[in-house]
Amino acid sequence: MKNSEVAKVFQDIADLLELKGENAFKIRAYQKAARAIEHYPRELEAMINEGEDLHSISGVGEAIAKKTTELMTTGRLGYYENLKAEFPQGITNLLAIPGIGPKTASKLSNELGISSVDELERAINDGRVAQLFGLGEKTADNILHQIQALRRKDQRIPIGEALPVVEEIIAALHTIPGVKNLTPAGSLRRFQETVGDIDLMGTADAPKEAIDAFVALPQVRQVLAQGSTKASVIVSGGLQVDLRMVEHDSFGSLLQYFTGNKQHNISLREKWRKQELKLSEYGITVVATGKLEKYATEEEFYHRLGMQYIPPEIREAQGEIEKAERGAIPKLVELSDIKGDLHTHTEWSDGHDSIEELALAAQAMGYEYIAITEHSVGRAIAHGLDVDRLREQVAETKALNARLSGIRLLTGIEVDIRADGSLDLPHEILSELDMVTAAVHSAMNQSEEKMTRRVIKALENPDVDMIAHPTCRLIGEREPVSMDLEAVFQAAAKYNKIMEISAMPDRLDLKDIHAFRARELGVKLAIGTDAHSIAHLGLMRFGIGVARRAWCEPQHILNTLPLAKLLDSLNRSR
Ligand code: DGT
Ligand code: CA
Ligand code: CA
Repeated sequence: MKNSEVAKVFQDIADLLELKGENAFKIRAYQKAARAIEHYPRELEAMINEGEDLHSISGVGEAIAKKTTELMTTGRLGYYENLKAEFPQGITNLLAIPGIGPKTASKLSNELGISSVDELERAINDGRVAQLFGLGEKTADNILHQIQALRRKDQRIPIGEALPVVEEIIAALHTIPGVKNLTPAGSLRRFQETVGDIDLMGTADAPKEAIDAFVALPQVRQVLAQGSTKASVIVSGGLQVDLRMVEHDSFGSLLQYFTGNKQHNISLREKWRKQELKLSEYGITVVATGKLEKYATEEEFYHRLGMQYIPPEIREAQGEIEKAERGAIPKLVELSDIKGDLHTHTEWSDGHDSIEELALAAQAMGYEYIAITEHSVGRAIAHGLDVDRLREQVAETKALNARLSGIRLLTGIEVDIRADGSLDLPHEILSELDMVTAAVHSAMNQSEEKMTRRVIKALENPDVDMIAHPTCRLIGEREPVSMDLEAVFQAAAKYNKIMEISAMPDRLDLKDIHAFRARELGVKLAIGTDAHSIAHLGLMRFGIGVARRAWCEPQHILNTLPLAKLLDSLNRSR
């Protein structure tokens, strides 16, 4: 059973306990456990199999650990089954709709026998919900809107698609006089790998004019709501964009409020309510005097609370608030720390541009180096290089190094890891290269045991420096391979090998929580774009987002090193 499935059971339990009117403390414990388990970087199932203690996980107490073990080992949880039996079937489906509380859910279930969102939608459409005692047209309509919004949210959009859309909108709105500070908030600003919708914040001398211009943009397909300071629209591609404009001096509090995540905000608010401060999107209200303090920047907002500024990517209610109070938030890696790209392809294999074009583009970006890592011969479909072609290519690369100044090309390869863990090219040629990256591209359906052994065998190979896109997932398209990542990370740490964070937005592999765990285990990480053209070099920022979500500092990311230190670290005979 996957962590996400266990988390869902505990979330359901929390909902049912709320319905039952149980005490808030108990409900909170289940909600907290659900979140902790969902975000935990290791599969609990593996931990149980290895006899490890689950309540070492923060947020998981003894009782929850016991329930998790029961669920994992028997496939069901007696407590949950009994609790569900007390309520009409499917009531948790209804509670998941925003705006439907316990009372309405019970009513819909008891009086109309509704147990799913689809049934509810039908009942609204044929007027049965509006006729229910105490509900009426307006509420029914509202629920329908919430259902539609929920459905849209279910189709989460990869960040690689969403960010360019919002940047186009920002560029268009910035042409309006008096408009400033346009910044995406929400999951996009936190660099989550997919987003439900886009929350865009900004300030204006005249907010209403900016809103009018926004809904009139050519990208807008449908206007869902429009007011004097905010509007919600659907843009081409089906993405929902919510824009909020305030006056310049309130921007910090607004941005903080709508960046979330929701739990980070709730934790922050709860904490300060006890100190008689009320936090809102308008600012901080001192309860005793009723005075509202506005904040133009988020830094000032957090400082007012005696905290360090918390970067958006780690506002996930995973301990960052306590750390910020102790001044213990590290300086996370930034795009400007990156000194080069360690994963690129040229027209020698399946890339579009020449080595020289790539080198000049990298130089223009201010990089010190770039590794050219073509596919190897086994990848016929990608024109992978055999020994002879690789020798030719290395000769060309070296000639370019002699001619170009200010950028160093590293000779390299992205060599296939064959099904048995051996490499697709011999030691003789691999040992001549500056850098060898190995990757799985075939036989992806191997059992977890085989795949784990296969990748560890590659890590044990002295010719290998790095494993590229370790889990091989394609977001929304291909599941990650089955592999014991914990064992792989331990091998990487032992042999001092690098694990890649692929910045390619449909990969983002390692993903945030796995990169987090690798870093904890002391594994070296590097961010590579897997560029197949010059334009792809610009994807580095997506990898930076993942690294920041993994709490990585520059020292954790190998390609923040200047050239000489990088070569030292690769430590190969050249
Ligand atoms: P998404 O859109 O599903 O990818 O995720 P978010 O995090 O962008 O969530 P969204 O769009 O519903 O709301 C944006 C942010 O606004 C969210 O991260 C935190 C804040 N927010 C939304 N609803 C609430 C709420 O009920 N209470 C608090 N404190 N903050 C909220
Ligand atoms: Ca959002
Ligand atoms: Ca939103």
